[in-house]
Amino acid sequence: MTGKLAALERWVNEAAALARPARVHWCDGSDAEYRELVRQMLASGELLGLNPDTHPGCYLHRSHPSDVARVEHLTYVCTRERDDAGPNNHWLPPAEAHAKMDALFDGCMAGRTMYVVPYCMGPIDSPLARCGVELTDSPYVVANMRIMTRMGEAALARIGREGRFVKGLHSIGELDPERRFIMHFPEELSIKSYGSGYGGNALLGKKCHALRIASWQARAEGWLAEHMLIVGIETPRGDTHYIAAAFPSACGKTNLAMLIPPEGYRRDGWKVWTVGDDICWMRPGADGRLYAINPEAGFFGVAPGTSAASNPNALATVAHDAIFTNVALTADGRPWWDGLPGAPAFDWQGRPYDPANGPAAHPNSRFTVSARQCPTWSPHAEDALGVPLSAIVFGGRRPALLPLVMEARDWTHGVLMGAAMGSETTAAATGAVGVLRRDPMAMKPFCGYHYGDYFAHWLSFDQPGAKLPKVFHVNWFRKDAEGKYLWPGFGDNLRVLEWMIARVEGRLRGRETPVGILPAADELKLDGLDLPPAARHELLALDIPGWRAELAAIGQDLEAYAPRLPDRLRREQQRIAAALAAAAAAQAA
Ligand code: GTP
Ligand code: SPV
Ligand code: MN
Repeated sequence: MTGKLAALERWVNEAAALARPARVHWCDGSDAEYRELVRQMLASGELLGLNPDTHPGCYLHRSHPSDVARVEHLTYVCTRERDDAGPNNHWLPPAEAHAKMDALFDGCMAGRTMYVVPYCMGPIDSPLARCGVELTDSPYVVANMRIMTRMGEAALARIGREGRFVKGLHSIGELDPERRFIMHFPEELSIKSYGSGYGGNALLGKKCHALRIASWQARAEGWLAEHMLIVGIETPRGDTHYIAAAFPSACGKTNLAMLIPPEGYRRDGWKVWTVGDDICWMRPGADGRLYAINPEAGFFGVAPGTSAASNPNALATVAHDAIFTNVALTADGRPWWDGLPGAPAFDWQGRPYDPANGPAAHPNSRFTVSARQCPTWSPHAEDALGVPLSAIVFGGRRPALLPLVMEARDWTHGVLMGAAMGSETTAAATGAVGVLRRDPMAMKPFCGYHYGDYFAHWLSFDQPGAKLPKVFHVNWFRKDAEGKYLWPGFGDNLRVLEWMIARVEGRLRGRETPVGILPAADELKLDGLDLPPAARHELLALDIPGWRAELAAIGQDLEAYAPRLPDRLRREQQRIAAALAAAAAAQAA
């Protein structure tokens, strides 16, 4: 190899000299290569064939029982200066991190094949797309990367033209949780991941490259890499508004991206177009608007809860040619999880199903499937220049206080809304579930640099001539005193998006409050919904003492990022706290 690929070949040789695989295989991304990988994995037991009549081309992978989620406590950002990684990341000096990882990689691929996986994040012809190469000893990772990215020859050709790519070295190692680390070196555009085969730890194009490394590059180059879905909402008039929404892991991105409008909306002509379900790269276009691409080519979605009632689009998408990980199995070889008809015969570990062993499907069991199989895949999803955004939405699992929807009065307020996001933890990461934590912009596990610098970067898009999207905050997860959700969610979330679009188009006035603009009485269309009046009230009520406590907590939490916390954000927090104090005084008078 010559020219710009020489550097790639040198690095592959170095990695092979370290890990000492029996073979090196350069992936071309072809159908034949995929079929051969599947054949090998069926033979080794890494994949099980599913019922070919009901699920043609579908396979089940059961991971090591200790390896079922991202490991945030073992994930590091290794910058030369500790402060550049920020208090939001675990950190090691790069030399120490390399030494630690290289000791693990030493000889770790003995007897195995090292796959060279060239991939492109984003449409292959898009100026916003970026390439990488993952070296891995896991055929499961290769098969997933082929679905999730543009993998193979076209990506290699682009790397040959550009010369620049993100280097990712991965080994499943011994799958020992004590010998498991995910290390990022943003200054070197490189990643080293050892000891896990699970999605976000092992499919290096996804969270490691497209969020942690890309967020670092984006800051230097004037764009944003975010943990957001992208969805197009076509109104009965035929206009399509694109909306990007940041919800933490397992908080509803895939579901919102594939939303099916309620019956009456469908009749009226509303349509929903899926552009992306997890990651969004966006940058200002020549007209001042923000344009977004989905860097991924597939969905790595949460299986449990995906049902004919909640997300029929996702079910249709995974009906063929999908890989399922850690789901349960019916007696006739169909994948199973809560929400599907039938009953589990085997649990996610392959044991005969016994409720005493816990849920049949692992709570973080997933499907991997090509986005092109999605019935609502947008005809503009692969536009090289992306789609223009009308709105950015933040939201999380908040059982109390946060209303169903509110709008930021301007960009600065919107950035504060994102920075103040909180959510209950989920099974997508190892650790306790259901603990409320601050998760700014849903990027706590994924921001590749100091959150203070990140907030400043967000604020910097507010330039003369910029036509920025409106910013909203939503909460689908308010609960009543019995712990039941107050809002039906799923398809009915379109009612909230309709209000947002009316606000974007200047057709509704809203109701100004100290914390943002809420829907005025009757502005949200709730007809046809079986929603008790008390719930309607509760979902849009403003608890001033509760909000004053929340603002104080937000102020305190943001100070963790001092001295890099932008003063503009601090002043915005103070402005709202003061407005709430005034509202409390007025109420008391
Ligand atoms: P990651 O892939 O981990 O980033 O998750 P995600 O944000 O794409 O979450 P997803 O859409 O897969 O939803 C996760 C869980 O939340 C599923 O069990 C859904 O059924 C549930 N969920 C999604 N939307 C709603 C909603 O509007 N209301 C309620 N109550 N639950 C929802
Ligand atoms: C998430 O955890 O946010 C996911 C799944 O989307 S993973 O690929 O593991 O990051
Ligand atoms: Mn995610």
